[in-house]
Amino acid sequence: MLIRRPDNIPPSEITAPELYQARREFIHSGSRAVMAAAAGLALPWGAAEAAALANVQPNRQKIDDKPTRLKDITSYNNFYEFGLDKDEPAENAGVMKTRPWTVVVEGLCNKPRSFAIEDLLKLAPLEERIYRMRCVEGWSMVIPWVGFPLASLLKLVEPQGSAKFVEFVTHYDKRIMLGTWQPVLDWPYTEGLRLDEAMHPLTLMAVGLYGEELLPQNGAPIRLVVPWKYGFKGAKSIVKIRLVEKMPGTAWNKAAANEYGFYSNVNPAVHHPRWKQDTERRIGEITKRKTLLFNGYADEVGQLYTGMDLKKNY
Ligand SMILES: Nc1nc2c(c(=O)[nH]1)N[C@H]1C(S)=C(S)[C@@H](COP(=O)(O)O)O[C@H]1N2
Ligand SMILES: [Mo]
Repeated sequence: MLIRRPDNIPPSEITAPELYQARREFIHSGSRAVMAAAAGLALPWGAAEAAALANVQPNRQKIDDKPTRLKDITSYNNFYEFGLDKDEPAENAGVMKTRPWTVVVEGLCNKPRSFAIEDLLKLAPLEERIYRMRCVEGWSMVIPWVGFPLASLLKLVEPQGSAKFVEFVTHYDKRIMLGTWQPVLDWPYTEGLRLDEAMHPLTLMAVGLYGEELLPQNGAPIRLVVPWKYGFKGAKSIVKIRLVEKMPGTAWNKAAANEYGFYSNVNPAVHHPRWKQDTERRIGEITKRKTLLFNGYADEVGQLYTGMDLKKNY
């Protein structure tokens, strides 16, 4: 796969820590335009600016890593439905209509129901969560997501004892998703988690980033974020969540089972058959850094995998 270095970045566009701090203070009051202006960034999407999210709780997860520039998070994307190149989702995903939007939660639960996106935005307090994001291709970012724990949603539908896994199904519209005209993956893009992984407090349903609603290229209006797993587990633009008994198929596992397992936990000791996984390039940095076990979240999630052979369950 292609790994692109962020070259041609004028020094004026690299966010200084104090500007980032200023920008964070705008998160609760200001718009993305104001935040971007504070950081000296040009807005790539012009007038089509996302709406600010109200009442976002400040971040409680401590992280020393500096967040990636807004411009990189919104212009260097994987969203194969809208093209295979990193710049294509930002160019092409804007045609996706994200209102009205409904997420159906069904399967092995006592209270299956469908949620309008407006209900989901009010379902639990919105929190800012600054998470590392490690793509299986060997690059990474730090993203200030806004969202709520998936557990808050699942508790509402009351999973039954027989539910062991959660399957996520994403939006699929062949007319606008030109990337799906090629048989790269089995569309729609689907993902899955074990129920205990899905209920873990770090597992987030993201509806925004940098204090504003997600842009289409990042998986608007709602996507999954599982920070200790490779980025592809974070299914974008979700329309259905299913509680199931058996381990569900997942898009990348179905495409290449020997390269992408169901668990896909970030693990520097388990290499991809075609490249190593012990280092990564943080977008915005030049030198590589070491990849951390469970992407640095081992203290929080390690106990989910006690006794499991992580080489076999990759
Ligand atoms: N529906 C859908 N979700 C997806 C993908 C995709 O192609 N389609 N790509 C995945 C991959 S490989 C990564 S690394 C992340 C990237 O998320 P970002 O572009 O918001 O950083 O989205 C994941 N979710
Ligand atoms: Mo990825």
